[in-house]
Formats: sequence, structure tokens, C-alpha cells
Amino acid sequence: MTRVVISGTGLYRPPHVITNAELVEAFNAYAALQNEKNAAAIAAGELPAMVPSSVEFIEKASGIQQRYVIDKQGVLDPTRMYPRFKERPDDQISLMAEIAADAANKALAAAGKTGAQVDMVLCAAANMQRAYPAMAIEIQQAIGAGGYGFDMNVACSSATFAIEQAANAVRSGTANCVLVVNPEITSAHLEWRDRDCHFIFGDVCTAVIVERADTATSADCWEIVGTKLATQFSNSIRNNFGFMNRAEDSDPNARDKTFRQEGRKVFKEVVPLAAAHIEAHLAALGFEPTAVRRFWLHQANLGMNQLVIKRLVGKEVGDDLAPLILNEYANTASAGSIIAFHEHRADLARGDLGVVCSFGAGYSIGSVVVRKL
Ligand code: CO8
Repeated sequence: MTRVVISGTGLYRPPHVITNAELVEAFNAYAALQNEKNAAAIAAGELPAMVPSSVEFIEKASGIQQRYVIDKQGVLDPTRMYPRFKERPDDQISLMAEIAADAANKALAAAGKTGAQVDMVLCAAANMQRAYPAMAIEIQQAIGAGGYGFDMNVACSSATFAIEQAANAVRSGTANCVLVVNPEITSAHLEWRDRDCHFIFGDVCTAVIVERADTATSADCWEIVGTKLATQFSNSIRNNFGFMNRAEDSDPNARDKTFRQEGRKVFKEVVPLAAAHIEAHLAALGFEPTAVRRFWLHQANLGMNQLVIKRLVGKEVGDDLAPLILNEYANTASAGSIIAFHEHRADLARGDLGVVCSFGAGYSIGSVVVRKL
């Protein structure tokens, strides 16, 4: 069978940082404005007063210390509380394709490939900028790729699910060199005015080159030993934004049209699912979890990742086994585990085994077992 490798990765990191202190200051200013505006209704018991957020809570509950965003001013403006993007004309590259091309070109350079050698583009992300044409086709054009492209969305598991599609396409011969790209502009679909979740997400884009092992020239190749995907329906993480909103005469600004979740429930339900998934995947390939040199896990919550690893290896372990990037990037939806893989693999040796694993809305879990060549 054709052996398939990941031969390069790339990362687009937005120019602006929002620290927890800045975020909380903006949220609390927004809450004070709302309480002032609704003072009479609050006094009459018709509306609850908004409660301030806190840096201590955010760091303790999630491990997040800051996040990168494409636009900072709009998010931190207490009279707005979401990013401000300029609408672009149809003949200009779209924002999502622009950041995707940036990450893609970096991944191509790392893999020693040109855009023209790519014959399949998968744009895999939790949100797409528009309905059509597919983002992947615009990205295909931006990097000068041939073949074909399409979009896919499995929320936080989009990247791992796309890596399996890429590996299968290469194995079956329908593609030779695949770009998987994950432009996550989460700031546009995060409810920055909701204290329960305003701290969770950040913007970023990751890219991965998946190709035949016999065409790969990169000095940093990772054989895809196996992939395993699983989904199980849940309403615990949900966003009802969609093309039928207008026909339903629903309020486009209603709370259910942006990200919402029952965080504690997700935490409790997903930790055992993710640990069992990884364990079963490794067992099917003939490996014990203790044989794994590194786990590049989905980056939603520090405590969640610690628990998944504890279930797998039976003890508390440090950052070396499962490096954390969410302290710097926050939750970047499908890009999180790929950022961890991108930033924390240089120290591994030939033959080392690793697992990239995502988990999130759906629920969805995807694992990719890799070995350094
Ligand atoms: N400041 C101060 N206090 C707060 C705040 C705040 N900001 N927020 C909540 N509190 C209070 C609550 O009111 C509560 O108070 P009380 O005890 O008096 O009722 C207390 O703190 C505890 O609240 P929670 O139970 O909500 O807090 P948790 O300890 O559970 O922490 C977390 C909340 C951090 C959200 C945590 O539950 C978590 O991380 N869960 C896992 C979530 C997860 O993994 N989600 C999946 C990721 S999302 C995904 O799959 C991608 C979707 C697509 C992306 C779309 C882009 C936008």
C-alpha cells in the first residue's frame, strides 16, 4: 500500500494579542453600560444584572492567558464587542483565503513543495466565510494548485477529519499531494458579550501537507500510521447560524446564532470519550499509550487535557508528553492540535510515535497516529 506522510506544516498567527486583563476590562465596561441602560428593568426584577468577569476565573477554569485576533479594536470596544472586518469586493481575495494562503505557503516551503505540485485542497474549519464558491477553490487558485478542492466542517475536529480524507485520497491514488488548511476566524462567531464563554477562542490558521512518502523530500517527515474518526450527536456545543435564518424570520443577533455550550457538561462527557478513543485506536495498531512519545491534543481546556493523559498513562505528567499551546493561543477550534504539532515536534527522534487528537462539537473526535521517519 502507498505510504503517506505529513511533510510540512505552516502557521498564520494574527497580528494582535488580547490579554485576559484587556478582555475582562472590556467585558466589565460592557456589563456596566448594560446595567446602566437596563437599570429600571433590573430594579423591577425583570432582568438580571450582568455580573463582572474575572482574570483569575479564566486562568483557573481554562488555562488560557491570552489569544490572538485579526481585529482587536472592535472586540474590545464596549459598545460593539465583536471584530470589525471590512467587506471586500468579489475581485479581492477573501480574508479567510488570505490567511489560508499565508499558512499554506509556509507549509509548502517546509515540505519543499510548490503550490503547483498540490493536486487537492481541503479547507477544513469550524466556520466558512461564505456559502460558495468553496473557500478551498479560492485557496487553490491563490497558491497556484491544480486538481480540485472542497470545504469541510466538523467544528473542532475539522483538521484531523481532513487529514484522514487527505491520507485516503493519496493512498487510493486520487491525489498525490494534499493541502489541508484550517483558517479559524473564531472571533467572528464567538459571543464576546457572554461571561461564560467570552474568553474561550482565538483566531489562527494552520496548514498541513499530506503526500506520498516516495515523493516527499522534506527532512521532517511523519508517516501517517493510522487515523480514526468518531462522531456522536450532542447539542451541548451548538450554533444555529445558517442560511435558513432569514426564511425562519429569526433574529440574526439572537444568542443562539453564535457559539454557545454547556462547558461543564462537555468537559465531563468528552474527557472519557477522547481517552477511550485514543486508547482503542492505539490498541488497534498494536501500541500501548505508554509507547507514545507525544500527544498533540485539542486545545480547549488545560484540565481536560491533563485528565485525558492521566486516563491514558495512569499518572500526572508534565508538558513534555502533551504540550500546551492554549495558554498563548486560547481555543482555536480545529487548529489547536495542529498548532501543538507544528510548534512541539522538533525535539523528537526518528522512530518516535505521536498522536494528534481533536475533540469538540458534534461531538466529534479524530486521532492521527504518526511516526517520525
Ligand atoms: N468570570 C468569573 N466567573 C465566571 C465566569 C467568568 N468569566 N464565567 C463563569 N463564571 C462563574 C459561573 O457563573 C459559575 O458560578 P457559580 O458556581 O456561582 O454558579 C462558576 O464560575 C463556574 O462556572 P462553570 O461551571 O461554567 O465553569 P467551569 O469550571 O466548567 O469552566 C469552561 C468553564 C472553561 C468553559 C469549562 O467548562 C470548559 O472548558 N469546558 C470544556 C469546553 C470544551 O471543551 N468545549 C469544546 C470546544 S468548542 C468546539 O468544539 C469548537 C466549536 C466551534 C468553534 C466556533 C468558533 C466560535
